Amino acid sequence: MTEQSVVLAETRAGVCTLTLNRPDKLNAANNELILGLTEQLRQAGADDSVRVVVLTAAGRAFCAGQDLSEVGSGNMTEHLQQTYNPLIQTIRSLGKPVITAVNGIAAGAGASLALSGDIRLWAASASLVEIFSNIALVPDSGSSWFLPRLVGYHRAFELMALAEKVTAPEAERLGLCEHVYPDETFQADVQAYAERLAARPAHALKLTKEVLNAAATASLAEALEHEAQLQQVAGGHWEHREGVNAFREKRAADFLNKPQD
Ligand code: T3D
Repeated sequence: MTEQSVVLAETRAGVCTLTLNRPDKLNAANNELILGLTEQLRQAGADDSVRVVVLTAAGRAFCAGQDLSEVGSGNMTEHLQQTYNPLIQTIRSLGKPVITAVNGIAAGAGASLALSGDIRLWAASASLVEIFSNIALVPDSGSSWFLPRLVGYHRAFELMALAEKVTAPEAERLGLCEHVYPDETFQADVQAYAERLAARPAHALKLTKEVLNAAATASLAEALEHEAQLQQVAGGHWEHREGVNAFREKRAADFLNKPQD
């Protein structure tokens, strides 16, 4: 682990945990953090020993959004195009599951980041605020895409217009997270969940992510065709043979070790 970095990286049992590390600033995202996180995600994506990526943060917050001490007279379009947009695209296109492990408040672009994971796990004390309107900005970093798809246009608009804080029980009810764990055991619960995911067939999950991402903006006809194409790819992979053999032999499938041919 690199101790001085604003993004810590540690890999254990196939799980690469990336930790935002500006706890005194509630992990507010400056350029160093956004670009560093994007680079760490790309490295994890290219590392065959990594099967699952966990994105979490140090201290009492997940991410308080854009570091407001760095907001100046610059061009916000260019800033978003060069920083947050590639970050969110990297998460969505990474060929392995990304878990956002939301340990505390997620505000502004931090809320978008929290929503961007394939799996969203929350600590009981975590919360989410679409806080942009408090400083008279519009939702960015994907919030305008993620949130209405989860809660519908009207609830999304209300949460954005009033910048209401969503607590963990409410987030679970609204479908903003898959599971809520006690604060005291959160890290261990996240690691256990991630290891369970890491034991699943990595190639099939990569294709599953691809087909789901594409289906989000596809017609039914396009989705059916894409499924048919990717099923042929999945069916030709050793993981499929292993899954079928394990079923026939009445044993658990081993997707971690490719059988010798
Ligand atoms: O150009 C572009 O790309 C624009 C992009 C914009 C994307 C966005 O994310 S816009 C939204 C930006 N974020 C915010 O507006 C949130 C600002 N923070 C807050 O409203 C509050 O801090 C929280 C509601 C998140 C938490 O409140 P609380 O009371 O628990 O903590 P606090 O006391 O306000 O904050 C603790 C420290 O963190 C404090 O520093 P200090 O005084 O102890 O030295 C505070 O200034 C710092 N901090 C919190 N958020 C930010 C921040 N510092 C810089 N930027 C922040 N976003």
